[in-house]
Amino acid sequence: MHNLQARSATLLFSGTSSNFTIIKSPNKNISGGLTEVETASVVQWLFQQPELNLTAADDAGEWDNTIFLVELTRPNKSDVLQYLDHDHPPPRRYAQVVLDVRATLDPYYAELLVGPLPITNKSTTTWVPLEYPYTRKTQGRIRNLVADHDTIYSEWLYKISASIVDITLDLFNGTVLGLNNDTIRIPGIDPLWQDDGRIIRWGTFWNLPVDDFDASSILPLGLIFKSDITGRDPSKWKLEGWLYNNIFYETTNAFRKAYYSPGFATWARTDQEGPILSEDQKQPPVMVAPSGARYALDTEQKYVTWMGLQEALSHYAETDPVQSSTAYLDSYYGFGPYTFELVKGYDCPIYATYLNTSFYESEATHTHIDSLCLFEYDADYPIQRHTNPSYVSTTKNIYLILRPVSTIGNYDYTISYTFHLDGTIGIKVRASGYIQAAHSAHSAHNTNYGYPIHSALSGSMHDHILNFKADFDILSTANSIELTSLPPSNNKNDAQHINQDARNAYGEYRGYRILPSSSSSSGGGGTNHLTIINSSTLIHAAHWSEHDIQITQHHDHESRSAYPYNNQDVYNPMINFDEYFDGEDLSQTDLVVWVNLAMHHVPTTGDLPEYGDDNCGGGGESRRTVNMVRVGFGDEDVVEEVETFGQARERMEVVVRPVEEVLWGYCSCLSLNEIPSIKGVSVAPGATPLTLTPWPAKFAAHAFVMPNTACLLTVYDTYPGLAWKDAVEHRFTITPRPSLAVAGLNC
Ligand SMILES: [Cu+2]
Repeated sequence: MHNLQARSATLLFSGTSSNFTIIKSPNKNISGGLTEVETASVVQWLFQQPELNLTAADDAGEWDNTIFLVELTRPNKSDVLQYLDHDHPPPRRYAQVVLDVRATLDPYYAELLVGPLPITNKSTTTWVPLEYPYTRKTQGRIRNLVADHDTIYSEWLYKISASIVDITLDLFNGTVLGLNNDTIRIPGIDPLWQDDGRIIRWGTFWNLPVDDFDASSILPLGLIFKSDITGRDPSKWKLEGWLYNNIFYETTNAFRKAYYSPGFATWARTDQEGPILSEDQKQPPVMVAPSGARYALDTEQKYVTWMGLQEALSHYAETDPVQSSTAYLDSYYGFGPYTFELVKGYDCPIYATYLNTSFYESEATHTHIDSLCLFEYDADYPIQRHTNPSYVSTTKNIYLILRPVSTIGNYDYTISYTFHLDGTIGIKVRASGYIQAAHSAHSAHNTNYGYPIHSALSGSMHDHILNFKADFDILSTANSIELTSLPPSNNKNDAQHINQDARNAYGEYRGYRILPSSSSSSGGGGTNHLTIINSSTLIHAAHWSEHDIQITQHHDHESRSAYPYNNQDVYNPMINFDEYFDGEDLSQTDLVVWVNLAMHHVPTTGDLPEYGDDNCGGGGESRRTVNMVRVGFGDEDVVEEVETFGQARERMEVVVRPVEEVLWGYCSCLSLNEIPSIKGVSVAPGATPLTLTPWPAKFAAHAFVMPNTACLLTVYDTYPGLAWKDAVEHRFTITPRPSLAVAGLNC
């Protein structure tokens, strides 16, 4: 008991857990990332290379070159296998560097390979363009379409909005001029339109939230304009027109004749709202770990940091040009910088192990404290159970979970990697946050792409697709894929990743089954079917999103399915996943499985203010619960408020008793109460045969709280404080009329 308290206290108050067993891993993690010292040495070396013409990030303007990213070049699998399986020395380490080259008329991102590391003898260190991992062969370079981000706002967007300030004041009682008292913002589409060599940006007016709730994406005002921002010279950019009330005006003057009322209020709060649900202020159940952590970690080697996520896509549909042109490829924004500290007791149990994550930005290594959690959990059902005439046996379904949460713009992705007793490895992604919705001025005449969900708001339908790489080797690198079809076919086959040279005791190939939509112990959910095929927005930038499962032969130069700046050149992206498919043989060779998790998101009123996962809205009625928390932190990142909305502040010692104390009371016997007579009793269809139950009405009434779904209810009366023997004596079986029992079979 004291141990448990001590562990919990450590977790609660220091935020760093140390209750796992500390081990030394047998091998060095050669994919574990650069150390801070290595990163610093690479940055210093880069600044000494005059041909790169670098400026420190803090001093740089739009016409300077900067270091965008420094990280470890993932070693080639071929080299890693030599190291792991054949005692070769570890592969030499190189840094992968991305430069943001803007001191030129045609700005671009440049990939460099720098090394070998460590940089001890500076004359042997070199940089070369990094091209081999990319299907695009342009010396590791891809253009940067947002090099003039600040100028686009100061010299273009704010000037355009200033030219109609009388209209924004009249329509929205607001302005967007780049000033502190702006009430509106002007986000644009992503990717930008890139057809015929022109760069087109649709800009949309969104109200800024009036409080701390980050709700811009559900506050569109229905005013949209089109700009041609090709090139770096603002004097050559062109305003191509306004879209307002579903009418396109080619000039600002033509648009001035329009009128529209926004009709928005402050309904985007995520705090507790409405009458509190009965009993809800009591603390809900919590999990405890009586023996502490049951795993061992080598935190030094960071064995858990690289888990296969390639890209996350949110592809929208709508009649308006902003929503219909929106297809976020989230690695462009980055996952690491937005993987913030987890909320203990909400994102993960209090008893979890919390680990830090790091990322590079502006000549510094930044660390998010406690941003990755690791814990065991008990599923709410056993992994095995059976009753036979002489015993019942059942096995707990305990699984290990690794979980980060990344907040990218309006979305929070909770990604759970789960490891199960039967060997299953699962990935579950949950999305929550604010949807990005459309002003119904543009969708009122066409509900094909979303339902009206608020005044003047249409919930644009969209798909979320996340791609993961699974490079398993089944007992060697020589593997195959076996398909099992289950007619009548729905054009879906079960796929097994197998080794045809390795059979089990029954002559079958050994391997893993791949279940993109699993209802196994890894949990349900997953792909229904993918709809992002032939995207006119993404062109060639995300062909990985078109099938549930895709299998390629392993090649060191095909290390990823996506590239963070693919959105900068959708016709000629750095990685075009389609080019990985060239008819190569997939039998008994080294295979890579690329799997997609996907969800169709058809927003309903329950998605406001925020949506949740599994068709279980994070908004609407769910705002009535008090089982939520809002941790307020100011500009100094110091906690100023922990708002728990009136939840009971229970403080109790948990007594964990040996399970035997309960199970000696198990009784497989049948408690029979014969029905005295059914003569003369008439029960109308759907009515409850209360008269047939000879037990006290109190229990009978309780049993029929759901009269039409009560097939055969066994009520266990559990008096608080009574031991198991009493409980058995108070066990009842309510037997409905036979005809009703049959009618209720499909309950
Ligand atoms: Cu969504």
